[in-house]
Amino acid sequence: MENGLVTRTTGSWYNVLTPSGKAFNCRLRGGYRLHGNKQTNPIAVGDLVSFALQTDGTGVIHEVADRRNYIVRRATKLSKQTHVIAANIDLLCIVATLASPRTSTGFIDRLLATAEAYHIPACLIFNKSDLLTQADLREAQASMAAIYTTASYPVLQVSAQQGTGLEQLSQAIAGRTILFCGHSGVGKSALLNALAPSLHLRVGDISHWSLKGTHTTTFAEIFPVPLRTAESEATTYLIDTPGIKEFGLVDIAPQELSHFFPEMRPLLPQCRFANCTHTHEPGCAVKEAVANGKISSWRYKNYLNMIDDLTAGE
Ligand SMILES: Nc1nc2c(ncn2[C@@H]2O[C@H](COP(=O)(O)OP(=O)(O)OP(=O)(O)O)[C@@H](O)[C@H]2O)c(=O)[nH]1
Ligand SMILES: [Mg+2]
Ligand SMILES: [Zn+2]
Repeated sequence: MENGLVTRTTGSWYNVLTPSGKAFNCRLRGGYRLHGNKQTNPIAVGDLVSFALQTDGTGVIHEVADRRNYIVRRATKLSKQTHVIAANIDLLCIVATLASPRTSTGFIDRLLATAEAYHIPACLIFNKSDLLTQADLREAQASMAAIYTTASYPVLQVSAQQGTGLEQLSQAIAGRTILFCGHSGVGKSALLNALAPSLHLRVGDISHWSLKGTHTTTFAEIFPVPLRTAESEATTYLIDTPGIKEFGLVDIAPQELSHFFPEMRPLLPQCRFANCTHTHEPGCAVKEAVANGKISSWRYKNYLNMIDDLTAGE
């Protein structure tokens, strides 16, 4: 048996990279079932697998190791099928844009809550800073960025095109496994190219991403890159993913959602009711914090929308 890292999945074929650096095309052993299985994909990029090498040079996967963590979503808020985007990651980088296209905070907050649920550190990268005026940038910094920083998330303004803000990002990701997620056209692939120019990933042309529903990147893939900084010489694993339009929450109970908002967490013991959902209950410390401006009103609004999604199926 050989062991390896799943670097790409396309239909029923999996690319697997062994520790010695050899790549194999593998299939999953017939009859293999994973976790009962409402997941559309039994194996995701980042999974560690063991496989038997066949005489034709391909492999048959016999075992998928338990996942340390993963990011899972529903394609739409109410769909039953769930999809694991990637497994065993050290950091989630949400790539967003303030312009062309604009990313909604509802989308960002769903991804952040999911990362919290699996204890995955997350950071926010606003790309295409070159499209903003200095005044726009200052305004974004004062509103959006400040609120996420207060909520404990690192926020970076970068331009993949001009290479600005990338040094700080390189420092934060060196030697780790990083998942890049965001809408189509925000520049995920462009950002990976800027971090590791040898990648030559396909980037959409200007008109491409404005045509709804078209993606430039079509499969998630892990790229081991020799990103070296003063602190780290270890290989860095960058995961590029296809753009996603919506991010539906999976397996989060309405009562626990506030635990996945870091700025709400310290207030929770102060709510009058232990099972407070911070929606209608009297004596709610979260609502009080929103009222006096200590918690952002739009983070709270997104929280309420998520509660609606989570209770819609009940
Ligand atoms: N002005 C500007 N344009 C950028 C920047 N980064 C990327 N773009 C452009 O944005 C478009 C989309 O870039 P991609 O890297 O293909 O976007 P993506 O997020 O990988 O998109 P999908 O693969 O469809 O999910 C391309 O036309 C890029 O040239 C940037 O920093 N500034
Ligand atoms: Mg792409
Ligand atoms: Zn409350």
